[in-house]
Amino acid sequence: VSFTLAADDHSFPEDFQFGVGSAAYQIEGAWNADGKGENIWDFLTRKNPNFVSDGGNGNIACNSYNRLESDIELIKNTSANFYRFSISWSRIFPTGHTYLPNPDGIDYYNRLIDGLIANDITPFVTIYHWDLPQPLLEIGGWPNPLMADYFKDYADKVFDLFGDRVENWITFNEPYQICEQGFSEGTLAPGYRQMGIGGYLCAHTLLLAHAKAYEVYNEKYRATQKGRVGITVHGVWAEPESDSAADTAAATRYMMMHFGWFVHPIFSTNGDYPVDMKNRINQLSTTQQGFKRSRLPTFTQAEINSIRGSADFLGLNHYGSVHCIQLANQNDYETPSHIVDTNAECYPNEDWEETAAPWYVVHAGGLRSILNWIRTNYGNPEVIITENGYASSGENLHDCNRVNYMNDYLEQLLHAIHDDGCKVTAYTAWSIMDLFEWDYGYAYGFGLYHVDFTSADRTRTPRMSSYVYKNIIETREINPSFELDGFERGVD
Ligand code: GBH
Repeated sequence: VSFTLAADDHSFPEDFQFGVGSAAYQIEGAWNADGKGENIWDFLTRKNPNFVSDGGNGNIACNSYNRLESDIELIKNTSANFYRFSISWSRIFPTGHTYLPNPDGIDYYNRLIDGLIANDITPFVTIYHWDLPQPLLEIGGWPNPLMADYFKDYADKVFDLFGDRVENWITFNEPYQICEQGFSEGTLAPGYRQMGIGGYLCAHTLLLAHAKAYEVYNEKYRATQKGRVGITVHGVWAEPESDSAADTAAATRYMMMHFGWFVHPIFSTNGDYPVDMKNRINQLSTTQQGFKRSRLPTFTQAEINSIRGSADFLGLNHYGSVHCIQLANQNDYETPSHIVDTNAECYPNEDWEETAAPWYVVHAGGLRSILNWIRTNYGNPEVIITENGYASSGENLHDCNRVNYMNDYLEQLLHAIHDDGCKVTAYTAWSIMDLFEWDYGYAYGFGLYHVDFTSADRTRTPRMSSYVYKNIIETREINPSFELDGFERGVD
């Protein structure tokens, strides 16, 4: 990669924070240890082992539940300022309901949080990263409007239990994936497929759940705990394939229907879903498709007000970009689906470098573009990059591609901060180690550390990227020529 840094903008602002990340179901294992309840991933992978492409599951994963102390050491070795991890709802409330806590589960997170703090690592907690307690699915899961109150009760307890030491909260990781993949396409747990319907119902409840959690934090905890609460959204950057009006409109619709769906209600001036999104779904539903009402539910004005402004920062998970054209096959209006609602065909540019994950390609400039999209469309909110990383397969200890990816994306991040004025205050390298990768199982990993999933203790080995990242954190600069013994840069 050719690597040129503009003069003067190669260092990170003084108070900029660097972290590493993980999520409970992907790393903990111990799926039924010490009173933990079953969640939708436990249930689905047990009932249908083939749901995951390589037949994998998170029963043991990285076994982090049993490797707490050594994992804290390993995070410390990267010099990370913070550790982003998630709480397993069913580990602390096995039925999902908060009247029945599991003391051993609570104890695990207390030990983790205390251990991080003792090592000068700030805990950054995701309250929900995809692992809904199975009993709550059996009453409908997220499409059930009552889930907003159940989530509020859960978040309330989490603030109460851990908020004396945790100041950084993310309510949800990636609502689009939870809802569209979980309840419309069925490609993530619970694997329900109701195209063009399930996802919208799920998302509607989820946004209300988020706002209620934010409200409860404001009412009961903010004054004493002095923390901040945000939400994390997955943002693919969509570029028009050509500068034609049709392609430009297609890319804009893609951004609106994936990113705006969740960001607009919380971060826009007017709140609510984007107007074009409401109109489009309403029109297709009630005319071509013969529904009595829009498949997209409606918020009351009071609900719009409660969701609008309900975040202290926007968490951004960013991996790759796509090119968009207007959907070629426009005659399938009768079948409801999010893709028909979006009416854009988006795919990776052939020139962009592939990764081991089939769902994204490398395009560092996309990070700068999406940050500017956020800045211009949503009033330049504080943004925290809560995930960014490179997928590789195999051991790959000499992970030049991951290092190049990190350097290139961080360079674009610096341009966004210094040249464009985007308010990005933190960056999270995803992930601290290779993890269970959901529907792809163990097919690829993002780890700064390799995990040997065939060894009983899930041995961790540092990759070159862990040293490079440590150097970036310690020098607060990207150093493209950084080399270290045995790990010099070059072609693998
Ligand atoms: C992140 O999502 C997750 O938050 C994180 O837990 C995970 O470790 C990370 O990805 C890396 O995988 O091929 O159609 O099944 C990023 C967004 C969107 C990633 C959809 C995987 C699969 C799409 N994701 N996706 S598909």
